[in-house]
Amino acid sequence: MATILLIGPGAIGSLMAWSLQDRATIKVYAHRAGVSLPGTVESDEATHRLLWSLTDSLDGIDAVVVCCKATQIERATLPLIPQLSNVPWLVLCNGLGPQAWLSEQLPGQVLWASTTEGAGRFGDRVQHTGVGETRIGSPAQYPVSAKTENWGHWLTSQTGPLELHWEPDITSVLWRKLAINAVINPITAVHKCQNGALAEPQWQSEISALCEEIQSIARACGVQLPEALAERVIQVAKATRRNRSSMLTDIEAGRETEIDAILGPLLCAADRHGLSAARLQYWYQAVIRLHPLIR
Ligand code: KPL
Repeated sequence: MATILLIGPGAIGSLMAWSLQDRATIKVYAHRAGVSLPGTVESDEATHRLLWSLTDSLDGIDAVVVCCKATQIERATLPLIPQLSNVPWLVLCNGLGPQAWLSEQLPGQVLWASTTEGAGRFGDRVQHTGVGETRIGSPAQYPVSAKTENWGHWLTSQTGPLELHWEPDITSVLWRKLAINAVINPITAVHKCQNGALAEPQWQSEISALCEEIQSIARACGVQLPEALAERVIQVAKATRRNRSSMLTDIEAGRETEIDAILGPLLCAADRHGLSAARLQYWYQAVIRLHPLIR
């Protein structure tokens, strides 16, 4: 059986381990002090035991799955890269910046993924709160080797508790998620509200203004986003109405937010293409101001 090194045993990392543990040995790299492993995933009213262990050895690793927060990717992976530069990697996180960074460190080795699964970690257990799907693919701007692509097909070709699909255009999938996170996350974090609050009419014009900026940045980058992006954002806000967004949760827990991974690539692209991004800039600054000390 192959041995997969997993980095980031949080809620989504636990779902990935659960999905892969019947066909691979899962070892978890302790990328920071105090990493602990949940023992179970609760899903469909059943409790599933997680079969994984912590390791500090990189011997015998066949592939790496990175599920930590976008803010931790560089710190968590940099020390491992020299020893694991010949095996396939998969990165599953919010934003766009950390994926591009990892692909640059490991040319031809890194697949990207995006998930709509919902999960929360409560101490020793993980609750699977929403069934979604996980899409995995080779990013067009950082093509992967045949070995890495074959591993991606292997991951997506077998049945397990999660739906894992091969995605021919993973960059567009990540852009669509980025666009939604770029609107919902900063507003909910700054206004300390649940996602559903964004469906109120008072947010309509701000959401439209942000979506227009994001649309023109995406177009300049050659990416096609859904025409009715603002409607899509409101649909997601309604569908996840009782959620506190990941950015709000980070702020409330005193953690660093993923603002740089989410708004950073949009602001850099706007700058590169000479586009106005006044509303994105406003929300970027507003989130930064919530955490002046940890930056
Ligand atoms: O992905 C999310 C997040 O909180 O990061 C959304 C879609 C906004 C759901 O909460």
